[in-house]
Amino acid sequence: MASKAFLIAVIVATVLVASTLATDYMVGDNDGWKLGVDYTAWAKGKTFYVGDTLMFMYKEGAHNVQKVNGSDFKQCKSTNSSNLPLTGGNNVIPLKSPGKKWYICGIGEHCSKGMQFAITVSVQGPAPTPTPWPTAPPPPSSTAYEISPLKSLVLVFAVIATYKIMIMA
Ligand SMILES: [Cu+2]
Repeated sequence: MASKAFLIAVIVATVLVASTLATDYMVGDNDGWKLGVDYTAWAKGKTFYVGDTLMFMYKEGAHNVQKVNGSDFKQCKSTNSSNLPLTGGNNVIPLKSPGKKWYICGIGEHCSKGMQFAITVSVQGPAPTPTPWPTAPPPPSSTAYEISPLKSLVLVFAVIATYKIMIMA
């Protein structure tokens, strides 16, 4: 009885941990979102999962972020006039669904000059292993791979609650 409850608690904990270990990707890493960076190279080799986020950091007004479809991506423009670009210099995009996603900068010729990349978002994969930063040590402002204290607390309570319910059942 108790061992079964423990097993369920472990399963619940595993699922919760997996869901809280989403990765925040700083697009372009320390370079941010700007001209002169190879974003195709940045995205290459990364595995994106539903629940991860893309963070675009740039000088406000200098760039924007536009999510486009595959054919617009090839032409470096958005043909959908209701698809407004994100602006403001700090855009966080949660990856909510699996599939291929395309992002460009909609200002001037920035897209054709390299401010564009495509990613494929997968459904929950294997246990995430933090990938080391490609060059320098992590910047002090890095928030990737952290579990917030609040999430940890929620996790602990969820496990305890599950365990108690199973014992009473
Ligand atoms: Cu731009």
